[in-house]
Amino acid sequence: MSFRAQLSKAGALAASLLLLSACAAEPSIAPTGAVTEVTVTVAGMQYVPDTIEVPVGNELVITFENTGDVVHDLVLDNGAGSMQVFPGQAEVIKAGVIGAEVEGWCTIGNHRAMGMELTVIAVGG
Ligand SMILES: [Cu+2]
Repeated sequence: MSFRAQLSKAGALAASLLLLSACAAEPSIAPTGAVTEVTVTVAGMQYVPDTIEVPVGNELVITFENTGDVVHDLVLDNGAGSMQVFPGQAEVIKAGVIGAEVEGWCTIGNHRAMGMELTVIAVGG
């Protein structure tokens, strides 16, 4: 193999490696850098609001205020969530960059079955 052929082979390998790493590093959603802040409260066995609209790529920060009269939490299926929040207490949940629909619910007792569910809708996806 000539030096030139070896050089071009190495170049092709480097190019394909670059391509691979570029693909791996590219996030599935482009973060907008903007933050959507929402306060969620509790009424009976419901989150208020129980639907949150977030522009695709925005970071979502939820202030979860337990305005109910028993302990609740709010966990999301993207891995974010609060600890147990007592009545009159609040916790800020950093829910990350939203790229698709996310479901949320209360893990205490049978609260989810009683209606403590919430949906984060990614708008413009
Ligand atoms: Cu609850």
